[in-house]
This record gives sequence, C-alpha cells and structure tokens, in this order.
Amino acid sequence: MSEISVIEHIHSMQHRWSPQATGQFTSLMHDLVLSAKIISRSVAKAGLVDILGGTGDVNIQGEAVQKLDEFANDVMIYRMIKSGAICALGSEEAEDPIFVPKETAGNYIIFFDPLDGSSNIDVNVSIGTIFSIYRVTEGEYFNQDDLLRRGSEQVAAGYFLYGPSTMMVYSTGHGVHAFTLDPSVGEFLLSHPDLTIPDAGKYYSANLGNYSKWNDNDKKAMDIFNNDDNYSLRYVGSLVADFHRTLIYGGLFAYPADNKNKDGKLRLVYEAAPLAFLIEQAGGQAFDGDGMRILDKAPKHLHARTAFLFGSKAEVAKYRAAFK
Ligand code: P6P
Repeated sequence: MSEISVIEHIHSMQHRWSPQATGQFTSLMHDLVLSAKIISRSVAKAGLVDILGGTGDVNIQGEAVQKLDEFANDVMIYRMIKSGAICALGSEEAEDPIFVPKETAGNYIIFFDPLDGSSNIDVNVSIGTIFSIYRVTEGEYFNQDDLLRRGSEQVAAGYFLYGPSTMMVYSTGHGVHAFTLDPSVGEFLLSHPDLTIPDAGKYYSANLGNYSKWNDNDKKAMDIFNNDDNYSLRYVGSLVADFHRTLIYGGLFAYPADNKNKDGKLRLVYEAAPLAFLIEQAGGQAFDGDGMRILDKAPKHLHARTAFLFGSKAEVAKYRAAFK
C-alpha cells in the first residue's frame, strides 16, 4: 500500500468533496495532528519523568487534574489558536469556552477532550484525545448559536489513541479513516481506509460495577448480554480504547445513567457527539438512555452529560428491545 499521510488524505478528501475549501480546515487539522504528536511523545515518556501524579487541582468535572491532562490541554489550546482556523474552542478541562479575536479568527469551532481516560494515566493503560469540529453558522465569525449545536452539524470528528501504537481515526462525513503514527518518520500513515463496524460482534462493554444503580430497563438490557455465552465482556474504562475496540470488532458499549449520575457520566459535546458521528459514519448506531439518537441531541450547556449506548446495529437493537 502506498504510504499516504493524514494531511495528504485530508487534501484528497477536500479536493473530492469540498473543492471550494479555503485551506483553513487543512491548517486546523495540521495543528491538531501536531498537537497529538506532542502529546503522544509525553504520554510515551510519562513513566520516565516527573509528570505522573496529579497537580492537586480539580477540573470543572470535579476530577483530580493529572499533570498530563494539563499539559495536553495547554498544547491543544495553543496550537488550535495558532492554526488561525478557529473562532472559538471548548475544552472538557475548562469551564468556559475561549474566543479568538475577530481579526485573527477563522471559521471553525472545535471542542476537545485533551486526554480522556486520565484515571488510567498512571497505570499505563491506553488513553486518548477526542475532537469535534463545527463551522460557524452565519457569515465568517462566531455567534451565540454556534456553541450548543446538535452533533449532526459536525463537519468533522475523531480521536487520537495513545496505545501500543498511536493512532488517529477521523471522519469528515465521507467514511471513517484510520492512521497509525510511524515514529521513525513522524507521520500518521493511512492504515485502515474506509473503516466500517461489523454488523454484529461478540463483545459488550460496560462498567458492571454500576449495575445496582441502573434503572430496571438497563438492567434487563444488560442481562441479555450477561446471560448469553456468545458474548464476552471487555471494559477498559478509557472511552477511546473501548470505542476503538467496538469499532474494529463490533459489539456494544453502554454507559447508562444511574441513581448517582442521573443524566449519565459521559459528556455530550466532548465525548458522545464526536464518537456518535464516527460510529454512524462506520455503519453503527448511537443513542442516549431514552432511545434518542445522540446526533439529534441539542446540549443544554457545554458540559452536559448523557447516557451513551453505541455499537453494531445487531447489539444496539438487542439492547433497545429491552426498553419496548
Ligand atoms: P468509570 C474516563 O475517566 C471516562 O471519562 C471515560 O474515558 C470512560 O469511559 C469512563 O470515564 C469510565 O468511567 O465510571 O467506569 O470509571
């Protein structure tokens, strides 16, 4: 297979689907890829330098901030603003969005979780960066309606997975494409073109430690899988890792709401919407706990949480049948 870098791939997709593109999107993706290379380098060395452990601070989510979280967040904010392609950004690690002055702003808005799965940092389990990109709705600059958008309005979404290899998976609405970082040349090279999720799988993924806190329908739905020997349970507790396995092998992931997290734990804007965009592009489905399509949900606020169910059509249908 000829070696195609992610920037070459983005250029080819733009040439094919958005010939009128101004190059801003490519600039944004270039700086996003550079951010991930910088984060990947630090994640790989995390055990070697005094970057482990928390800063003692607490983020908007009430979670202890890990030094690597803070570093990843700083890199993403700096590079996104430097790209000249955005007019506003939101980070899962920051309470408020950041707006770029009009004279140096671009036409895009990006939301990102700079380092999701941070509770796994100190035990060397795969973690990831999730991103979600929208275009401004009117004219060339941000307005109030631009922030709380339905996931169906995303122009691109994806993630970086810092695992045994560092991977990038993204979609601009024309299929899902995955790249693997070749450290010897410092490039993400196309390794999985046109990824699609199997129509059915043999893995299901959930934190069964929360089972007693779920509502009866979610318990009934999960018992379909708990009691079926054809399914194996896999749960990393790092969303990007659990998502990537589900995308490649098929099956189901569910993080239901519970009597502690009544709206669910996972974030709609920073986690569920970008991953739902990808799973639908790959031929799968993604819903919330009320059977609403994730991409149809308009967030009430930037840090809104949601129950999150996604995966192969067969397993999602099995799970949702318990709610009928
Ligand atoms: P629990 C990690 O903190 C995270 O936000 C996601 O990456 C992951 O899917 C989820 O929380 C794990 O939550 O309650 O199972 O530890």
